[in-house]
Amino acid sequence: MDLSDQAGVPVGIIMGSQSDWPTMREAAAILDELGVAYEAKIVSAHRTPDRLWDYGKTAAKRGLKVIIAGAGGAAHLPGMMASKTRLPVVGVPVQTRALSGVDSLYSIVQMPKGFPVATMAIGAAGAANAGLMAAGILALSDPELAARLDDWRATLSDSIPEEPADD
Ligand code: RP5
Repeated sequence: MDLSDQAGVPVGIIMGSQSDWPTMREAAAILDELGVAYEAKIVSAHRTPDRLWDYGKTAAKRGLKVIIAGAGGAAHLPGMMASKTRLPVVGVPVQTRALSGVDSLYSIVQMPKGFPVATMAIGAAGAANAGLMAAGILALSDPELAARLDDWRATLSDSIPEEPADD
């Protein structure tokens, strides 16, 4: 993966496999809604370790501000990425068939002191929340994005009915 000419976007969405994309595109969809630019890459801790190394080594220099990393099973990608860059890493445990994503969650959440990963819920909700978490971090220094995020949250609140309806 030649990253040398790829500069400028604030969010990197990385995932261990093509099979993670249906989950991880929930993060991308939120960032699209909020007008936040991102790149999406397949970077596997196990299958493409050199790619992981290059991505982590160049991430801050390329201007990335937050990395969203999703993986399933023996999900080492978010933790390994956190070991390679000081950028905040938001981890998404992808739901697996064998163990329903509890394996992914445990692989991501239990980091040793010194190398944090902000771990989201398992699956699509976690991926969407990762997009919101990344936007919240960027909004700290971007008032226009902060306003868009406030609007997004208000719209969600307004969509919740006060009383339940029969089907
Ligand atoms: C992990 O292994 C990936 O993050 C994915 O969730 C899981 C299975 O990958 P595939 O066998 O579907 O490529 O590395």
